[in-house]
Amino acid sequence: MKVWIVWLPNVGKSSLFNVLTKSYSADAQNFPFCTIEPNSGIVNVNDSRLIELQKAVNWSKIIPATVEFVDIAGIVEWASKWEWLGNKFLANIREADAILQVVRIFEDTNVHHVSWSVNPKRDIEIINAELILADLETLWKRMWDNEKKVRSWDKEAKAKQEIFEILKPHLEGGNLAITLELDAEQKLLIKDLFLLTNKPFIYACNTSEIDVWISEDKLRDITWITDKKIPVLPISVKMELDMMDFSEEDRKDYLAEYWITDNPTDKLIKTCFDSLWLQYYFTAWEIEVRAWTIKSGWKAPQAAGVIHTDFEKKFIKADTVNWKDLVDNGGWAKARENWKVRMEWKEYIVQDWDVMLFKFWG
Ligand SMILES: Nc1nc2c(ncn2[C@@H]2O[C@H](COP(=O)(O)OP(=O)(O)OP(=O)(O)O)[C@@H](O)[C@H]2O)c(=O)[nH]1
Ligand SMILES: [Mg+2]
Repeated sequence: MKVWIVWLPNVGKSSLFNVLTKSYSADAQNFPFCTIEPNSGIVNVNDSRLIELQKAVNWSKIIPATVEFVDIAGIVEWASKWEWLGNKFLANIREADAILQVVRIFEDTNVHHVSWSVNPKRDIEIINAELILADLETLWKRMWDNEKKVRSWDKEAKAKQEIFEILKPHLEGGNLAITLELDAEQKLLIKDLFLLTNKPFIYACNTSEIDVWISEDKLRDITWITDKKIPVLPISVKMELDMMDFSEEDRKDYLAEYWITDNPTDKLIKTCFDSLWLQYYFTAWEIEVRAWTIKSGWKAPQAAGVIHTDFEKKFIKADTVNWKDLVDNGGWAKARENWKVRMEWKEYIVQDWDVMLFKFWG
């Protein structure tokens, strides 16, 4: 699962990529189109619960969940009409599972803005217009092909055409496909269009250091992002860059000077992970404490299958405990004694706070 970092040139995409991957692997320089070829990197989804669990079961190894980020070239106005680079970017973005937009909010006359001024609302409209135009092109082509099938009384084609007729004015109105209210069946009918704006979106607002504590409501005011389904988070890439080589302690102290208690990078990574409809459960036993990535809504046998495919077939039951109960009881033995460990069977839907120990046949 890949999250693509998308936006205008020279806004801090590669800098953010370096912050997320804790590396200096992407070239980040003060000129537009510094990045041409994509950079990709795997990032840990840090979760303080893993550290608490590690203390409870007394083992040293922690294996967190991961998510992959891809940093690409900047998009410019008319990208959807360009034959060369522009079209290539948009074709590339089709591979993304989610789109992380790095909205420039910070003012700095030394960092050139391709539109000569900082205006988040206008810039978001430019980016989204390009993505929407590319989607409209896809939709028009598909409607044209589908029309022939409708004429030959194809039932599914007719159902699709009806949704397409709703989707078209929605996109033409400048709206993202993902914000159109559709039921599960309707969503399935537009799935194979692979629309760019039907992917999950996350907006990371690159603020100055002094604005990084800004509230979500204020950010929404500045950016005009009203749709509550789309997460909007502040981050100061510059501040994060300054802290790249800090110890955890120094980092905490530095953030505290700006009244920040949550780690903004960790929060952004977790938000991206969640937006992919992913979640994890924990295992915590003798060798390691580990987060296992699953899709939201998966049942216990499927979740066990992530560890080993055999585990899904041979699944009997799972000893399950809330992570906090395991921590409060200092490990499995005491948690069992205090009746905190439940037995869950094949139909159980795994939750984000579960620590599981599977039992199998054979
Ligand atoms: N003041 C300030 N400068 C920043 C910030 N983030 C990035 N920059 C600077 O902006 C310039 C461009 O940063 P990049 O990370 O290369 O931007 P990009 O979006 O990847 O640019 P392209 O690859 O050219 O599209 C660099 O000089 C960065 O140091 C920030 O939060 N504040
Ligand atoms: Mg770049």
